Amino acid sequence: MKIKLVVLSVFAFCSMFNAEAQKLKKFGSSIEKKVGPKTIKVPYTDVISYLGYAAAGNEDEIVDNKKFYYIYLWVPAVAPELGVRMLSPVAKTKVKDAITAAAYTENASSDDYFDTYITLERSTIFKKEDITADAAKNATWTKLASNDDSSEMPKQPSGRSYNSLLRYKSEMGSPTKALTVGLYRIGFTTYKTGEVKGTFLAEVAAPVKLPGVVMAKTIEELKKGL
Ligand SMILES: [Ca+2]
Repeated sequence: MKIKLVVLSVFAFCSMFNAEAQKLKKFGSSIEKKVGPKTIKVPYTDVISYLGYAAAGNEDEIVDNKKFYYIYLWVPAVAPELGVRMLSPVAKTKVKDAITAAAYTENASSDDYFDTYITLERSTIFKKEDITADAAKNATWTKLASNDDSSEMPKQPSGRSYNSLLRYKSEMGSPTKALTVGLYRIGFTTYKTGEVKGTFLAEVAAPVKLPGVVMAKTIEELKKGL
């Protein structure tokens, strides 16, 4: 009887964990609101999702011995705040209307995942006519924010909270720290140096509708969406 109870509670715990692992909450902004006794983070109104697959040898750059992958983002209007979050693996996480990379579709059933680490960087390119692969390569990129692990994100299959989430508030009037119109990129890698491999979901969000936001893995793809 005792054993049965233990088995049952372990089963109940695992089911709970599985349900939690696959459920991604709405992306809450830094704006908080009281709802009865609780304080909630008001969800961002505009969320763009990207499903990708990172694999050995297709990194964009090596920075401090870490293989960095980038996703480019064109922001066509001044934003008060941007949120970025990343989850690996995608597994059974439900995602609506995501931009889906071919590499993701080919590897959607992969069990591989990695300890995500994200950065939000702003370039010195402020006009969409100026966006070219060379210009992006030669631009000065300023890191606005970064995050390694967030307890707000679902746990990874290891049971660890190694997924990432950041919110960045514009420093209005600052020439380098304001969220102006321009070309941004999200950098992602693992906390550890070495291989990055697995499916991932990256989301960029704003508290206001930003019509014309384009997110793509490469500058060539981004230009097609402009
Ligand atoms: Ca992490």
